[in-house]
Order: sequence, then structure tokens, then C-alpha cells
Amino acid sequence: MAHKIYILNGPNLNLLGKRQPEIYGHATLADVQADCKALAGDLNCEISMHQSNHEGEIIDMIHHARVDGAGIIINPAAYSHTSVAILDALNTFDGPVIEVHISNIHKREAFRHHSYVSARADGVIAGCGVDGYTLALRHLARLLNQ
Ligand code: CA2
Repeated sequence: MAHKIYILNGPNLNLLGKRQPEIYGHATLADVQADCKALAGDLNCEISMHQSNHEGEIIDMIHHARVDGAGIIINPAAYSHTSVAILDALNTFDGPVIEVHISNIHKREAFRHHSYVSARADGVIAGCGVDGYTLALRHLARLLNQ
């Protein structure tokens, strides 16, 4: 059976490809979803991708992943730097978690350098643009198919 991978995206990422292309590039979240879906079949994975501007909804999605998710790829966006609640939710999930940031948060303002989610993440990808999502998917598939 295919491994179900939840790809969760935090606040403002619905604007990906529509604003600030100098930081986040031109690809939209729909492009990211299409790239991940195209790759998933070859990796024995199935994608369930979501975006929310609301912290509680992201937590609800993590709870859904607890039921049938094999792994989580999460870009918590600004909540990375503020949300103990998302960290706590991820700590209730048993499978592997990969944190993705499109930009290199370590090259940006100091307040972006710390992520609460990194304390739970099994891997962190930052600064690879939207390629970070497919890189994360390949890595999760390697972990889950071994
Ligand atoms: O680099 C990343 O992926 C971030 O998680 C993006 C967050 C930011 O707060 C983090 O520090 C790093 C911001 C997401 C906002 O996304 C937009 C995309 C396009 C246009 C406007 C916002």
C-alpha cells in the first residue's frame, strides 16, 4: 500500500508565486502540489497537501495525519518561529517529519533563525526554493520504503 504523506503549509503560503518572487520564487503552491504528486507514484507514496492561515487548523491537520499518515512534510511558515502548539502536535505524531523552508531562514532576520518545529523534525531543508518539497518527499520515501 502507498504511504500517505501529509504536506502541510502555514500562513501566507497561499500567496506563493504571487508576491515577493525575489525571496520565494515564481512557483505557486499548486505547482508544488503537481510536482509532488508527479513524483509520489514512483516513490510508492500518496500526497495529501494542505495550506492554512490558522494555527488551530494546522494542528487539526497534524491530528488527521496521526490517523492515516506515514510521514509529514511541513512548512509552518511564520509559525515555525512562534508555535509551541504546533511543536506539541508534531510530538504526538509517530512517523518521520521533515521541515521545509523555501528561503534560507539562517540568512535572513535573526527572528527567523530559531524554529520550534526543528526540535521535532527528523530533517530540515532550507534555502533550496520549492525544490525543498520534492527533496523532502524523496527522503521520506527512502525512510519509509526501507
Ligand atoms: O522560507 C520559508 O519557507 C518560510 O517558512 C516562509 C514564511 C516565513 O515567515 C518563514 O520565516 C520562512 C513566510 C511565508 C509567506 O509566504 C509568502 C509567499 C509569497 C508571498 C508572500 C508570502
